[in-house]
Amino acid sequence: MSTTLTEINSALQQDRFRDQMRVFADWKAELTQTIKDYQDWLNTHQLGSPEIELRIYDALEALNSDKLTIAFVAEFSRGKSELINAIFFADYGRRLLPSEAGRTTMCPTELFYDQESQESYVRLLPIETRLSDISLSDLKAEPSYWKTLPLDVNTPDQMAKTFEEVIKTKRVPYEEAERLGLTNAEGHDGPDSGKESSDTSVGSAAPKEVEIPQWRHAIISFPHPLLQQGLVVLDTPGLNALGSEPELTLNMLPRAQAILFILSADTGVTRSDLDMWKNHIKAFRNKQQSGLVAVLNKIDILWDEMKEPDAIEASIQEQSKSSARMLGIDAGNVFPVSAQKALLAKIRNNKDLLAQSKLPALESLLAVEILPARQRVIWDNIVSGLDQAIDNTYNPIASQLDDLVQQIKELSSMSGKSDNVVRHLLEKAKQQKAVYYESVKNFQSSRRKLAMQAKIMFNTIGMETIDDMINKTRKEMSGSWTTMGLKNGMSVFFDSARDAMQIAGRHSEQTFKVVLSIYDKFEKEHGLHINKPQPFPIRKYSGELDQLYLKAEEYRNSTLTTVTEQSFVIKNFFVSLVSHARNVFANANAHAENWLKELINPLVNQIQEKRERIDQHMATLTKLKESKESLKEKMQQLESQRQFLDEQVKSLKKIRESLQHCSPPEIDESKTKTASKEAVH
Ligand SMILES: Nc1nc2c(ncn2[C@@H]2O[C@H](COP(=O)(O)OP(=O)(O)O)[C@@H](O)[C@H]2O)c(=O)[nH]1
Ligand SMILES: [Mg+2]
Repeated sequence: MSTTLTEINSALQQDRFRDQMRVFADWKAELTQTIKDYQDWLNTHQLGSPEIELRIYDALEALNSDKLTIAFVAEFSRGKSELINAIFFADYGRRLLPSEAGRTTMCPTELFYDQESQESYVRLLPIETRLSDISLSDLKAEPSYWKTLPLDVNTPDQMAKTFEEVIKTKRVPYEEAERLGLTNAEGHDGPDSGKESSDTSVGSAAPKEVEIPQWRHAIISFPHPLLQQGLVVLDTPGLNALGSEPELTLNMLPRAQAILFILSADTGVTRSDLDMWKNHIKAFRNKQQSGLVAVLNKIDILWDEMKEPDAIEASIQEQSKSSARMLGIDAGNVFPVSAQKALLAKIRNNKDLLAQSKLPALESLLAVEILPARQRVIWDNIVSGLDQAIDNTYNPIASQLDDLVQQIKELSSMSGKSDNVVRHLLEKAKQQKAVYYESVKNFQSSRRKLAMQAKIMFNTIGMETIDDMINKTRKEMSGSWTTMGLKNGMSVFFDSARDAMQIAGRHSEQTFKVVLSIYDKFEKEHGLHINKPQPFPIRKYSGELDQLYLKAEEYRNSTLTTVTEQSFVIKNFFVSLVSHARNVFANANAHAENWLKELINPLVNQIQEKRERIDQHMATLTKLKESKESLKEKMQQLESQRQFLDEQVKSLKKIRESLQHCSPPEIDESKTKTASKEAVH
């Protein structure tokens, strides 16, 4: 092999992901600091408002709890766990996650760092919780459902041993497995039986006992630097586990920033690989989401001492190409690797072997595509809102400053002039005041109308409304767990949910129009600086409902294979689906309430402040009409106020600049390599 160039490349790329992850964490820290500076500034100047404080709190919270999830999905024994070990945890100098022939991950496992907990732990959710109506995300919030084992991070051996708990299975009577909806479990005839998992149990007589996973889900927390920086690794078991745990396909996988789909050179693309790819991955990854990577593992089995390196390379490329063809993606999107050799190479610090394992190319992809994409998302979600918050602080100051400059000008025109000038100015001010008060009166009456409209909007997407829908659907569907009954129930549920969202959308538009005209009036006629208001993004929420509905349809079509499991799958599915729809409503609701406040409150405050300024100015002029003695003093007072406001404007501009300084580079979509784009044939 032409080693030198490869060697240099691999040395360059070796720690790419790790380095980028650190850069990413530093970036988040810098952004956090800037936001905190703004928070301090607001406190010092006592210029905060509940809305701005909430925004800041949300932004800081989002940055602090930000996670980058990379999911590993494949049939069993493709080498998921080994690949995770090789990419992230080789620094432990040993194999951390259990990866052995015939003993495979039995339950979905999440590795992350729990900031709240002092101790490292493995938390295991008993498989029996499948019988409950509580969704997985709700179960996650409640530690008492879980068995917690301590992890000793100083002894990798103890850690690896504790991790073995995750792969435990148990034998239960067939009826029990049936009740749990696990008669199709991989364990049924063993993952190493060489049989594809999707065709177990059907057709053959039901056995007396079935081997099922002991745990439904595992959560592992320990202070590895990558995990501390926010990485979450999701290791999933094979096809059947995906089929029987809708929460994974509906929720966890779509939310991951990257999905690595792993194939193995020793099996090629099998029927269940394809099934998984089509029904659980492609179907749930919408077009906007990038970050789907296909990996062809175990290429070391193609290494052959007797073959020329070029011939080996050719056969690796050949197999990558044919895999890509079967998945319907570009050949360049399949990454051939040897997880096992890569892990060994990293532990032994063998650069040649690492290059040969081809893992650096995959790591580099994660570093240069997945991380920047995440950065962009954080930026778009968090910073656009903060920009607006800063505007909300800035604008009243700018309005005040404008008035001040105007007043200073007026007063300076008075010095040395006759009383006539003062009288004239006072007359002018009186007129302005009358006009302004009239506008305020109109505003007060529109405000009452707005409040009524908002109330209707909140009601249509209120929790009571959605809970009524849920209860009604439950009632209609219970007892009719047929495919038809399910289909109808689901359609009715989603139709009414989407209707409600649309009605709320229309109300928000009307509200927005009214507010817009008020803004316009106060800006043009009374010179207020006000943020351009934003319409309520109802599409975000109706879009989420649409997505849920599509997923529901896909899921229903893809998994209802055997009659025995049907009611079970449906129930679990419905629990998770409905709880997500309910969440969409809860979020829309909270958002709408906040939106309305941000729309109205800055305006109310500014209108009030302006009124006070007008009154004050009148008072000053009235006093000056009596005697012009205090004119100089008054001018000085206003001048020092102007300087004070000027300072504020400058420091706010600085905060905005440092926020902009954190802005990440734009992403060139056309250059991304991940497999979200279909191959062009
Ligand atoms: N030859 C070879 N075997 C591998 C490689 N990666 C994993 N394996 C083996 O494949 C089996 C399954 O690996 P594991 O990581 O447990 O797969 P998982 O079920 O997908 O998590 C184990 O015996 C591993 O040693 C590889 O790159 N090359
Ligand atoms: Mg595994």
